[in-house]
Amino acid sequence: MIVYLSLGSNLGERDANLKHALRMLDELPDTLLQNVSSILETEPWGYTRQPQFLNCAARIETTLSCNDLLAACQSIEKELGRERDIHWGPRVIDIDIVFYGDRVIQEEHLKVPHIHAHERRFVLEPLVEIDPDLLHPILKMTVAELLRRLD
Ligand code: PH2
Ligand code: MG
Ligand code: MG
Repeated sequence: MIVYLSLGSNLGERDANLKHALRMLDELPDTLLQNVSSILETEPWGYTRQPQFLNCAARIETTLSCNDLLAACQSIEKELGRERDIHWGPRVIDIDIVFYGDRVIQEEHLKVPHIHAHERRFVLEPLVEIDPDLLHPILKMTVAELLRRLD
């Protein structure tokens, strides 16, 4: 499956945290890191009284199920020192599944596409850099169109 991830960090060595997480993703079983966007510095979204983030996006190919991938992302987050945190608050590393192929998943703990992807510039901009024609399977718009709509 082709999967798009959004990564963010606004605590500690932000750049090193992102790169470490990317390396660990590449080392997951039956998972290949195919492409990574530039790393952008972004204003905090949602809860604004926190440090600026570094964000990037990645395209991976994996045979892991979406649930197994979520568990793997969470264990990487834990390994890199992420603690239980406040909603939308500062974090050492955050790895979110944005798209899992064109699957639509609506489980209690796992919603794919990511429910805020289409309203977040820090998610869309790096995705557009990798794959501008990538289609949002619910909104039926490309990430480039969704980004333009935010302007
Ligand atoms: N992540 C959040 C909340 N706000 N803002 C930016 N700029 N980047 C993020 O990665 C981010 C955020 C919750 O996951
Ligand atoms: Mg997040
Ligand atoms: Mg997250």
